[in-house]
Amino acid sequence: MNRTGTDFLTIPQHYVKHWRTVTFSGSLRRWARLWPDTVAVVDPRQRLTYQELDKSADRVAAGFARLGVGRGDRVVVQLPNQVEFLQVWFGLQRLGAVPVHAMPAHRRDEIVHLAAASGAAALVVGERQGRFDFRTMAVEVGAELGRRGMAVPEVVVVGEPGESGGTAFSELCRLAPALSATPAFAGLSHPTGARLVPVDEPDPDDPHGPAAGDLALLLISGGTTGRPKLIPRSHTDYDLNARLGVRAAAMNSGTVYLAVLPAGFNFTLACPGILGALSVGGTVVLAPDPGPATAFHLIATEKVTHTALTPALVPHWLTEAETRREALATLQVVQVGGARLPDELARRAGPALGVTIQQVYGMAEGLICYTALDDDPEIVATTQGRPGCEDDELLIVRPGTTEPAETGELLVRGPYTLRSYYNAPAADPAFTSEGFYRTGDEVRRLPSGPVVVVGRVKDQINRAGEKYAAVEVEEHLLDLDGVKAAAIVGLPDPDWGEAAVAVLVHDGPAPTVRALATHLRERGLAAYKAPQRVHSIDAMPLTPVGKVDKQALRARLAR
Ligand code: OOB
Repeated sequence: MNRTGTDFLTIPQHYVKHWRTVTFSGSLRRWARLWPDTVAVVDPRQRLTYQELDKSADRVAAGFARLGVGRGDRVVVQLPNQVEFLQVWFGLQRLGAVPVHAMPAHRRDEIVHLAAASGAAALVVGERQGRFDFRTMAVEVGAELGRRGMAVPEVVVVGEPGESGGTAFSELCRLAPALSATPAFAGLSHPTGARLVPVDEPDPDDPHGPAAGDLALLLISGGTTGRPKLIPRSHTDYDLNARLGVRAAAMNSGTVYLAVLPAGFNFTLACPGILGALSVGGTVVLAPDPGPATAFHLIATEKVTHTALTPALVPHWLTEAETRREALATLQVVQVGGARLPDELARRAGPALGVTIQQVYGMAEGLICYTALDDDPEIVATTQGRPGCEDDELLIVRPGTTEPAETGELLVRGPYTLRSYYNAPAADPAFTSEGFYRTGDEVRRLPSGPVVVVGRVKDQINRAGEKYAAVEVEEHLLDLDGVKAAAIVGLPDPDWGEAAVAVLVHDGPAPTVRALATHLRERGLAAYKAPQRVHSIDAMPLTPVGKVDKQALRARLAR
C-alpha cells in the first residue's frame, strides 16, 4: 500500500491502524455526495458548494490532462487565498498529479528551485500582487530552467495570461470536454502513452495504479543546510494529519474555518485547517489578505468559528478587538503556531478576543502538537501542546547525538512523519539510523506530556513563522562588492518574533539594509529573507572546528 519510497515492511504495524485507504479525490467525491448543497468554499468573489467544487475538479483535471500533465506529474502551485486554489488543488488530485506548494511570497529564485527539484510539468500562478507580476516571473522561471537544460513547465495563469504565453485558468476549464461522472478522461492520454484515470476510480487494467499510500503532495521544508527540501506526503498520512487536527480543534459540520495564512501552508491546509473543515462538512472562508480588518469583517459576515494565526498577527488582532470585539461573536477557537508564542501574549489573547486559544507546534515534515481546548489556561499559555497521535514517538536528545537529555533536540517518528525527503540521498543526517527525524528544535516536556519549545539548534531564521536557512542568504551576500565574510543570525524582536542581522566583514563603507534588500530582490529572493539590520565586524568569531560561531555572534549582538 505504501508507495512513497519507504519500504512497506519497515512500517510498524501500530501505525497502520491509524490509516484509512482514501485519496483526496475520492474524499471530495464522498463529501459532494454527503453534503452536495452545503457551501464548501467562499472568497470575496465567489462561493462554491461541495457539488460545484467536485464538478470543477473534474474539469480542471481534464484541462490539465489536455496540457499534457498526467498522473504522478508534479505541478508547482503558487496562488493567493482564492477559490481557484482549491479548484486547482483538487483538480490535480483527481488527475493523480502532485501539487508542489509554493508560498505567495516566493520569487523567481525559490520557484526555479521548487520546479527544478520536483521536475515540475506545470506552474500555476496568479496575475500580480501590488507591483509584482507573477506572469513575468513565470516566464523568467521557464527561461532559467531552459538554460539549465531542464524541461520548461507549462504555465497556467489564474487571470489574464498577458504576455506570458501561458494558459488562462478559465480557458483550461473550458478546454476540458463536457464531463459526466465517468469516464472523465476517456480519449485523453498522457504524452508517455499512459491512459489517464481519475485516482478515485481504480483502473481495472492497472492494479498498481494510484492508491492511498501514493504521493499526494509535496510540501517545502523551512531549510537548514541550504535550499528548502521537498517533503513527500501521501494521501494516507495527510488524511491522518487532518483528522487528528479535527479531533484536537473540535471541528464539526457547523465549523466555518477562516484561512488567514496562505492556503498552501501545512498549518492552514491540514492542521486541521481547510481539509479538516471540508472533511466534516464545514465551510472554508479564504481571506484575501492577512490584515485584521479583512479578517474581522469576514468573521462577522460569514460567522466564522475557527481560524489560525502566527504569533506576529496576534497583537494586531488584540488592537482591532479593542474597538470591534463584537465582530468576533461566533469565533470559538484561535489556533496560534508557526513560531513561539510569548507566554504573556498567550495569557492575554484568549480573554481579549473572547475565544479559546490553541497553541499548535508543528512542521511540514509531520508531527503536530496541540494544546487541548479544555487545558488549564496556564498550560495553554506556557506550552506548545501534546502530540496529535498517541503513536507519535518523541525523543529528546543532546543535539547531534541520540543520548537522552531533559532539555535538548527533539527527534520524532510516527504515522504521519516523513522517513526521507523527496529525492534525497539514502544517508541523510536529518534522520537517525532508527528513522527518527531531527527537528532541530530545542524542547523539554512537562511530566504531564506537553512539549515546551525553548529554542532552536538548527541554523534557521524564523521571521514571524516564515523560515529560511541562514546559509541561503549568506551565499548571496558574499557576492556583494567588498564583502569578505557574511553571517545571518536571528535576534529576538518584539514585532517579528525574530529579526535577522547580517553580520559582515567588509572593505570600505558598510552596505545599508536597503542595499542588501535590493541585492537579494535582484537575485530573485522572497522579501522576507532581507535582513533587518547590518552589523560590521573585523573578523568572524570561529568555533574550534573553524565554523562561524553563531552563538558567540548572538551574544555579542545582544550586548
Ligand atoms: C509550521 O511548519 P513549518 O514546517 O513551516 O516550520 C516548522 C518549524 C518547527 O520545527 C519549529 O522550529 C517552528 O517551525 N515552529 C514553532 C511552533 N510551530 C512551528 N516553534 C515554536 N512554537 C510553535 N508553536 O510552522 C507549522 C506547521 C503546522 C502547524 C503549525 C505550524
